[in-house]
Amino acid sequence: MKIAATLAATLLVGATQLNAQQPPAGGVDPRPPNAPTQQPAVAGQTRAPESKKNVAFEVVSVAEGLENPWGMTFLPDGKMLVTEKPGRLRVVSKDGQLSPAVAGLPPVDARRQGGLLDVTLHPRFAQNQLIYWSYAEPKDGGVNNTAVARGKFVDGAEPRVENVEVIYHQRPTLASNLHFGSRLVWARDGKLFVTQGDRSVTPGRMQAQNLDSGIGKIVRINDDGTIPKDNPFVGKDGALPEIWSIGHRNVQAATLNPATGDLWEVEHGTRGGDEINIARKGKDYGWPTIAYGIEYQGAPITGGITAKEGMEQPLYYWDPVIAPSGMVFYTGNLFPAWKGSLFIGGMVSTNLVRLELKLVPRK
Ligand SMILES: [Ca+2]
Repeated sequence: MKIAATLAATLLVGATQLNAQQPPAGGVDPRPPNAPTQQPAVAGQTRAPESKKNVAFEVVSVAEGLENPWGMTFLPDGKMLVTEKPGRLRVVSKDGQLSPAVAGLPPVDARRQGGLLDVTLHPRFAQNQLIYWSYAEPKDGGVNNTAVARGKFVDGAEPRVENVEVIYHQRPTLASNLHFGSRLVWARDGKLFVTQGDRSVTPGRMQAQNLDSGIGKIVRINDDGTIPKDNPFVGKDGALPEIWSIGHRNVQAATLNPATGDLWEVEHGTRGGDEINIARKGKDYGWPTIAYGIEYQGAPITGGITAKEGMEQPLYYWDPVIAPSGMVFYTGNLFPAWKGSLFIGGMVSTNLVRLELKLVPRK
């Protein structure tokens, strides 16, 4: 396996000073920005300086032969469940052996960015053996949507899931093979966050601000797929009650901050504009009205603006992008210098990004 480079940078979180800013320059990434005239809204919002900790580590390969692994989680016995994008769920033993595909999963739409995506255990898995997975759900006529299913996991020589129920379907469906989001994150209160995307195509993008659509939203559901009564738009005319936050482009990385219990996420920007947000109840993260970066074809995004009243600024953004895969806060003891750091996989940058967080009280 290729040795992964580790970038390290310092991130200021919660800083709200709106001082005059220097143009984005420096930082650990030597590539020029795609939108050189755009300015960060707060100090430290992009191009964080390098932080070297000189930690020695070795990259070891723990399993071979997986096809496009996308999501993984550990079972209590130390084995892993790993999704393969074409539609297979595998059990990986502690010595790296792959099981046959877990039987009983519904079909997926594996075109382009679709497929079998994330997998997670119910918080009380030890009692109920329930696992949850997200995927691109095929529908008649070539349309599809992000979906979440659950089932009782039965391990063995031929592992399977029983009593499978599809508990969530993003609505509406669209004809697109892109931007399914799909990260599954359990909150401390046992609710399940499902991240989603804007489906990339223009009719999807234009729904990211609309409360009557699940496109471009993070949603929050109960463990059986019903809707929590304290979701922000429950009872609002014309709004989907499952919505938690709006204005997201494509959220493929998300994790719970172990120190605060908040949902942190990284979403894909276009050319420039990958961004970290804390997805808070009922908030608007701006897409496509505000965005850093430029369109793939080079034009400004919407009006080319990066800030607007009532829309949340990202905590941090990358221009050029890393293309986030997954993210996690490091809480282990093996590398004390990394304690509390945020690690994010970069698919385009082909490295592992480490961000140090410096908590600054909000004014
Ligand atoms: Ca945003």
